[in-house]
Amino acid sequence: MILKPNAPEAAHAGKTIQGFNYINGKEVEGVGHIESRSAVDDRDLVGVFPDSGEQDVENAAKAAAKAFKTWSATPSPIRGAVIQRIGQILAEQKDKLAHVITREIGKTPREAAGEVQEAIDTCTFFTSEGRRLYGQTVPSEMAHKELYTYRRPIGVCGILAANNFPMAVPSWKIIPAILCGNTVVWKPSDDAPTIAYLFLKAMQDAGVPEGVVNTVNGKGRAGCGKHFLAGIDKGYYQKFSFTGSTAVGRTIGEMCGRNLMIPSLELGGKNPMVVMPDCDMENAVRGALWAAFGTAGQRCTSLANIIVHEACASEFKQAFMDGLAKLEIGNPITHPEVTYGPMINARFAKGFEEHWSEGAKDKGAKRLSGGAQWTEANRTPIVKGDISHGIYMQPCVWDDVTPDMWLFQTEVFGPTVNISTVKDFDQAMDYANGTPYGLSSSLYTENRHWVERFKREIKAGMSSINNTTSGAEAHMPFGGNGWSGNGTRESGIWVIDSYTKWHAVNDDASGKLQLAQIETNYGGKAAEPTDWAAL
Ligand code: UN1
Repeated sequence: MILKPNAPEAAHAGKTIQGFNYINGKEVEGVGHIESRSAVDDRDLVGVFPDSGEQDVENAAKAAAKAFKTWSATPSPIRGAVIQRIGQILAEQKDKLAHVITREIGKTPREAAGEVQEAIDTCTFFTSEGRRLYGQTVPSEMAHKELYTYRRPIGVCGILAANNFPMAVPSWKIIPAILCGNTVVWKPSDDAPTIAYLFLKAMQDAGVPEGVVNTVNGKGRAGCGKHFLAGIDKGYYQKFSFTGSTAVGRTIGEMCGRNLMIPSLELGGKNPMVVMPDCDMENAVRGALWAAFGTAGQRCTSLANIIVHEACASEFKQAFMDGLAKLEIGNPITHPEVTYGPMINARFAKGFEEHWSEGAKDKGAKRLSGGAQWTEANRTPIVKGDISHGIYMQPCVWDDVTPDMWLFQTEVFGPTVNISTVKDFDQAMDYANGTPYGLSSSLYTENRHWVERFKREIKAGMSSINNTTSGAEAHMPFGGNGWSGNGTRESGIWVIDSYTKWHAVNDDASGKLQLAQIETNYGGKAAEPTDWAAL
């Protein structure tokens, strides 16, 4: 790691880190360079990293394949001990790491610290999983024969994740992957290579052996990302894990399918929240504001469709808009108390801007707020700090949205939310299940009957009762259905199924060839059976 002074105007934000790819235990350059500029302030050069080519990806894949032999043979409690040390280092450096996340992608310091904590929690969980990783003993139908199942590592895992959780989400993949004895080639997001590099530094300091985790940095689809994905057809990986858009997930799913690999795909969401009249309205409003606008709406678990019962619709909307008017937005480095900061990159900002005109085509939908970028000319007192060197968007609210509309159906990464009014709980359920996605969901009510129905009828992979759509805990199964993923889950014990394959072992001590099904002696009926008919 090379530390360089930053531009004078951004010196308060921190130094510039010059980092490298990490292949086979060595820091190496690629074929060019990419810059990681802060989403908060583009004068702040957070990091400079290699842009990698085809050869770099090949080198990383070869290093991972070589390291697999020894790492997979290392006892899993020892692998767990390495992971424990990673968690300790992340905990010791939590504030510094969180600051880099804030600089790089503009997440508020509170949320950035939460993100580092999510990675620490993941390490904590998998540390002791190294002492479990249970298989089973299974009875045999033959005498003197024993049956066992073992979880075996799969091989080299290709890992690609989005820019919005650049430490937590890669940790959900890399930590269980290596705990299970696999090795990794990771392509960090080009919006957040610096935090990825520091996470990797923690792994090196903790004693992850050379070749076990390798990185190839660089541009996305047009560059390194293309070579990285091409590795699927070249047979570089035996497992692939992706978090990102549904469109890219489909492509990866197709590539993995033809190579007979089951990828882990965590994709988009269009997450509903149902608000019933008997709920604690203040709590519901707080939850809705947080899930819609926290992280500037750039979470796959962000709230998209608020589905509110007509009996409380006007009360909810009034309180929601009052709360919205008080949300502080702005520069998270100089004003850490803001609810949200900038858009992570220009591509997200463009997609968000386009949604204003797409949404306006939905006849009947009304925009209650938003529709512009914050500028020096239009800023109001709720906007804090210098916003002239990042892209800061006004919070957007659409009312009278119905399931037939583009707004209701299309995922928009940014600070926007729809409100739909329904006449009863049945209609609320139809609306909540009315998109092709099925990631997260939420219900606010005190009625046990509705809670039970919601839990049973909702299509989503994750649900909260009297809490929001975002903020899943790090040891619960994370993932969704339909367009939100292929049914695999991350986190907790469930993710182990994605990074191990079952091995069935038959151990025959009889000293002869015993044929299952054919020579199995199930006994037989008694020679002189009881005369049941006489009873
Ligand atoms: C994501 O946006 O891809 O549940 C992950 C949450 C976070 C993770 C979000 N713990 O909102």
